[in-house]
Amino acid sequence: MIQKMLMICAVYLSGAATVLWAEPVVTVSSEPPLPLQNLVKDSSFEESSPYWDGSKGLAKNNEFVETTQFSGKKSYKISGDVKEKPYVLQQIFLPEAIPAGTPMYIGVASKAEGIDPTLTKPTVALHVESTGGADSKGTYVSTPPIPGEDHDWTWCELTGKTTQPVKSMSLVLCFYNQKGCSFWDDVIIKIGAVKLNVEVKGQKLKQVRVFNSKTGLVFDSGVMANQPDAFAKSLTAPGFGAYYVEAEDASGAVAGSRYPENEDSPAAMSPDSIPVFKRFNAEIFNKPARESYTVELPDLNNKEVFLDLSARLGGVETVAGFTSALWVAVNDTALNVSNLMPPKNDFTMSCGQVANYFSADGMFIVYYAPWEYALSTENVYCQVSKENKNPFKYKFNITPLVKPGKNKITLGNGHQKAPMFIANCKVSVVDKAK
Ligand SMILES: [Ca+2]
Repeated sequence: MIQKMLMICAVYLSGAATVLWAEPVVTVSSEPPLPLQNLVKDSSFEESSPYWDGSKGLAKNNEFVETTQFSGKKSYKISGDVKEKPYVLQQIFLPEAIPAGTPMYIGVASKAEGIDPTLTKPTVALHVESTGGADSKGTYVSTPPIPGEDHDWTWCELTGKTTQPVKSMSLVLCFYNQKGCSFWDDVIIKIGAVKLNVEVKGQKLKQVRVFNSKTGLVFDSGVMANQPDAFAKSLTAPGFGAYYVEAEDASGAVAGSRYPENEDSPAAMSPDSIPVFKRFNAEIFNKPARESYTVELPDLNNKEVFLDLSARLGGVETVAGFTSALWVAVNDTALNVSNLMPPKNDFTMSCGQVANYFSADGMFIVYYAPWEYALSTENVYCQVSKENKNPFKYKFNITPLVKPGKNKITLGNGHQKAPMFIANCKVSVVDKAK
C-alpha cells in the first residue's frame, strides 16, 4: 500500500491560553495501488519490438526512428502514400475479460510533417473484442482525435468507459492516403477502476474534495455542518491519472495530498518561476466557475512579474474557432488588454479576418480544441500576424497588481457549457528591462 502523509501543526492564540491546533492530515491509498499497468507493450517504441506489426507489403512506409521523439530516444514513423493505407498494429490480450462500464484512458503523442489537411487525418483505431481471438465479436471504440494538419509533438488523450466486455484489443495507428509523414510515441491504454481510500484527521473539518487529474472533481463532501475531527471515505474511482485530496478546516487551514505523488504534478518550483496550481499541472473547470489561488512572491524591487498559462475549451474534435471565456484577476483586479503580452489586442487569421483577444464582456478569447499546439498556417484560425502560432498560450504583465508576500490569482471559465482546461500556470519574477 502506498501512503503519503502531510503533518503540519500550527499554534493559535485563543484569549490568554495557547491552544495547539492541528492542521488536517490527509492520507490517500488505493486497491489495487496506482499507477495501473499500461496495456500497450513497448509503448515508447524504445525496444523496436515485434509487438508492433507494420502493415504487410508496405514495410517501406514504417520504421522506428531516432531522429525525433516525444520521450526516450525513439519514435515510430509512418510515411504517407496517397494510394496506400500504411499503419502499425499491436494486438493486446488480457488475462481475463474486463467488464463493460469500466473507466478507460487512451493517450498518445503525435507529430506530423508535410501532410495535406484536405486528405485523411492520422487516426488511432481501437477494436475491442469480448471473448478474445480473431473470430471474437467486437467493436471500434472512441479514440483521441489527432490533428489533421502539420504539428509538432502534441499530446492527444481521451477518457471514457468500456461499452462491452474487453478480452482482447487491436490497436492500429493509421496514416491512410496521405502525404508527408506521421510520428507516434508513448501510447497509453489503461482500463480499470480502483477503490480509493481517503482519510483525513484534524480538528473541526469543514470540507473534503477529491480531484482526478484527467477528469476533474470526483467527490465533494460539501460543507460539513457537524465539523468532525476525522473523515473517511472509500470510493470507486478511475484507475488512471493522479488524485489530489484537499481538506479544509474551520480555521481556514487547507492541506492536500497527491497520489501517486509524482504523476501529473505541477512543474518544479524555482526562485523566479512559481507554479500557481498546487494539485496538478492542469486544472479542469467543468462548468462556469471561478477559483482563487495564493502565490507567495519575493521582494519585487526592480522586478517585473508575469503570469503565464495555456487554456482551451474542450468538447470538440478539432480546432473549432474561439469565443470570449477566460477571466483572470490578480488581487481582485480583473486583467484587461493592457496586461496582454505583447500589449496588442487585434490579430489577423490566415483566412484574412481580424479579431480581438479581449472582449467588452471583460474576458479573453479561448480556442475550442482537444489539444494545445502551434497551428499550421494552413489552418484558417492560425494567427498569422503573430510570431507565436500557438494561440493557446497567454502571457500577462501583472507587475502593477502584485506585492511581496501573498497574492491572489483568480481564474474563471465564463463559458456556459464547454469545460475549460488551464495548464502550465506560473508566475515569473524577472529583472526589469532596462
Ligand atoms: Ca519514445
